[in-house]
Amino acid sequence: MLTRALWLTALLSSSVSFASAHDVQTDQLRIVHPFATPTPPGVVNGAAYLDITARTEPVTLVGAQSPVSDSVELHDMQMDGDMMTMRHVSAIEIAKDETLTMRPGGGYHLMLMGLHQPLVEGERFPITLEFAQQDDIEIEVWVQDAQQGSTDADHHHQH
Ligand SMILES: [Cu+2]
Repeated sequence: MLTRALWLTALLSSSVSFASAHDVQTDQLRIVHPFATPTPPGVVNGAAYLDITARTEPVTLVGAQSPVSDSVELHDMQMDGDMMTMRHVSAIEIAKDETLTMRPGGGYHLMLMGLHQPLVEGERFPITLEFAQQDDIEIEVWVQDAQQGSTDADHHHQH
């Protein structure tokens, strides 16, 4: 319990400086509502989702990292026959004027490999996104259940 409380304090204080970066817009791209789904205790990997719009030129996401896990991988989840399989991809390309929409249940996502603690609903944590042509961007990820996170992300596009 003590370890967990200390970790939470560290997480909360570190997330304060990222509080304004939940939605990010630069000349080249727009990132909307990054969220991650809660993980049950003992589950080693988590998943995070975000929407990226390439505004003025193509955008290529080439990597990510976060203090909450050993590493962050770009993954693509697809049906292979009647089995869901996850594939590690080295880059995700978004064409100009296109929006990549990540949602739980399939397709691209950020895989948090080797979580240091379970992801608990209501918490927030940073992820740094690495792009081929643009500077790194730090975003604040909200831990939400799949339904709520998806609904909130969808809402951003109606503005
Ligand atoms: Cu995955």
